[in-house]
Amino acid sequence: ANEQFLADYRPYPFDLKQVALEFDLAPAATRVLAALDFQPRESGADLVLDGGKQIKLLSLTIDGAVPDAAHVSRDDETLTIAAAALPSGPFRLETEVQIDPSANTAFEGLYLSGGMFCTQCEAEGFRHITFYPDRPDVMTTFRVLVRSDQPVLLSNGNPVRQEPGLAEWHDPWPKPSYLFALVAGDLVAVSDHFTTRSGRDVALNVWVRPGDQDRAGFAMESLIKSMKWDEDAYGREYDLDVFNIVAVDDFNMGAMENKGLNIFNSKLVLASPDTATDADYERIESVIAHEYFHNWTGNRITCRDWFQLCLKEGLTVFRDQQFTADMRSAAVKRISDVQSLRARQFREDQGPLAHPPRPDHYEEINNFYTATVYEKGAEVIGMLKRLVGDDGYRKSLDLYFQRHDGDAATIEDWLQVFEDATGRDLTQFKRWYTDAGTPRLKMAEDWGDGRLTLRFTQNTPPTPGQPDKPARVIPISVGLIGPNGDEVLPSQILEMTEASQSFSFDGLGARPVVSALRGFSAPVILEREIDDATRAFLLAHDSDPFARWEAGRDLALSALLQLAQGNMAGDDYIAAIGQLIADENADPAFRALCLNLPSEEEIATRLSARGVVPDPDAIHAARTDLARRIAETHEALLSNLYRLMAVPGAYSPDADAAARRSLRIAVLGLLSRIDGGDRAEVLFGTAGNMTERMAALVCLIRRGRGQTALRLLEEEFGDNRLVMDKWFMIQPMVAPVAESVQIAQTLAKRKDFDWKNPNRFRALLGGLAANHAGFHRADGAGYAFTADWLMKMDRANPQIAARMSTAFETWTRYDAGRREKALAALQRMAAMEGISRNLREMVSRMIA
Ligand code: BAL
Ligand code: ZN
Repeated sequence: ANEQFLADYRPYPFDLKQVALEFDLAPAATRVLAALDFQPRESGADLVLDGGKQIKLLSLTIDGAVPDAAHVSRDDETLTIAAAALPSGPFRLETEVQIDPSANTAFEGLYLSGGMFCTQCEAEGFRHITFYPDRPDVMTTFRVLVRSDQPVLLSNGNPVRQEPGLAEWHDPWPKPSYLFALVAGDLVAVSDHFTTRSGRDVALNVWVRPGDQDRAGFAMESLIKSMKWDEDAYGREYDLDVFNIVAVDDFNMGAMENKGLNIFNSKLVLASPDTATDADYERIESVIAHEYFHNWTGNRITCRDWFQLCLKEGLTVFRDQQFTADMRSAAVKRISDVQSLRARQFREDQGPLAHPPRPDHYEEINNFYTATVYEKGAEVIGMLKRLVGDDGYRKSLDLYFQRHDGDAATIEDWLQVFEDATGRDLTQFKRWYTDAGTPRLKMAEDWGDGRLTLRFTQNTPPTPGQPDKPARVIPISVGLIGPNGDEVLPSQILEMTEASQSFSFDGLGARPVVSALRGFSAPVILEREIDDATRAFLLAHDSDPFARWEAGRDLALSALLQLAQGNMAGDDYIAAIGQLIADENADPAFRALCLNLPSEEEIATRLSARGVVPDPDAIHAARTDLARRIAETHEALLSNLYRLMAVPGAYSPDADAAARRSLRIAVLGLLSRIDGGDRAEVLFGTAGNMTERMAALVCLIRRGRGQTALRLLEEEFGDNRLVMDKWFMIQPMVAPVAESVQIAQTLAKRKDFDWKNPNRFRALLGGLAANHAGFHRADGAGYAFTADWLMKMDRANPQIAARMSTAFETWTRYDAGRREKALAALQRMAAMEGISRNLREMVSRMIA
């Protein structure tokens, strides 16, 4: 094993003063000249550079002279020059190497996507380009010369020279190698500009393939909004003369924040009403913002080492969530974020892959770009902000930027800033960063003589390597509601610091209803004794939108959990939801969120948290049954709403129009359970936008009537990769349980199942994994199919194989028959000859 430990951190023994790179680009034989100016920080240290065995070393000199061969050694991952061959003062190391981008199917380092050269260097891709101290605490300025016959040649920073066949770039801001980027291709730009508040005029370009320009406008609008927002909300200005974004089709991640040259998965740039859904538009807006915000939180202040990944990712997610809340509906954004946190992070936290937001060891850092590091990392910052208040947060962030600009920082640095700016002791709070697992928070109530006492108990179940969990600081936002529905105590934060703790409220005339964990004030699982009538009361009266939604959610879950265990239930929920959908004062997007039933995965997670072994088939049946009964009971109301929520006129992705469509689609989903799919068929044929067409298609496939629509979509968009990704995903995802695996098998045989393309692979395998009962089929066919493809992918692209292996992360919660088959699939992967470090680490953690 190649385990790395946080405790082993040592500074690099050399300062790197500056770097000059020259690239002669050729698909199979690219030459890279690197001149690195080092200054030793201590005497007697060997110079150890990262660099894989696929790099061909052509020459190496120190201050122009070739060192004695006995002083230069290589292994699979490094090149070492012995201290004896190094001057005691500053020196220049020059290397010339040759690499083969055309053979790079792992899409790490320099590779080709559709004939265009591009790079991905986070976390450790630069070491596939040349020999280098490839670690985030080595920061320096880069000068880059690119020679190529490709028409557009881009790198980080500002342009110095542009001639046919040659371009030179200079980045004046010291940066680590993971933020290096280079692009060379046949590209066209959608251009605009932005004047920063201190008057710097910045040229903005979104680079796409010729023909895609008319789908890049929304990305540009989003960029301009982001630049303005970061000035207004955080006082952060952009710091170069140009900002380039490039869309590429083959990309392991969503996007990458390289300094001045963001590289994006094309699905997060390109959008038009006929090809992208409202959800795609919103995601594009938020990811453009996320990558832009990294310019300060990530680039100007980076991470000391990869254990600190959540320092930049948690904060940048938190910032992009704030941005979306400001651009759209804050309530809807909060609810959606909590839904996604529970679906991905709670799931991770409850299984064998649980880890803290700041892990203290890893084998392969790429396996830690997780919901815990990103989304829980953001939740932890939200809690910090709740505890220190808005002013305290602003002061702390100002101090963070002032104190650490240009640094490679740590979580300790981050917390110190909050302590210094606010005077608060964050020793106990730090456990949120170092401890894994989702705390269970029990709440009980005592009432008498006008006094209400809330008794809380916290407990975090063990996670791998962490059997005992001390108490954490939990900010619990609470409000009290009188029997008539009026608020008698507005939201306030109770700070829980002990394992058990009580809080009392005096002078109350009548027993109030408690609205607890408003706004989801901490990422915990709240367990309280509450009956369905009280839940319905909160759904009707709570002034906090999150708590109101949560009450409806709990009501639905309570019914579904009963139904999945063979009991009759659901009438209370069906009645309460009828009142909510009739409420014309409520935001349509909020009503849509309330109307969407919890997913089968969420039901399984809840059951398993209560110690019940989830039965995927029973869960599927329960959810189908409840949806049908809602539709039958409220048919007239829903039909009316379906007509009412039609959005007239040309499509616009704005929040209001998207909100109406989201409610209309939620209603369609219910009505199609009882109209045989007729409305969906009409909508598919008449809708002028992909949002409604996709929604209609889901309903049609579910009714077994999807064939015509699928064929039409293929005829219309067969050459549009992004639409065809949706087409590949939706079929195994929505297919009836008995057919899901077979559909995936059939699709995998198609010529256009270009499996080495990460988006296409994720579409098909991810689509199947999202079909809860289909993936967890009792005969193990879902597991076997997925394992086969993960092993095949692992040979080409280990990052993608490892990331998709999380489909198995919940395997231990199912029945013995399913567990046996899942374990067999995992063991088959573990035994694979030549398995990558990435997949091996994931599989062994899941088997452990
Ligand atoms: N840094 C990797 C991509 C992202 O989180 O923005
Ligand atoms: Zn990020």
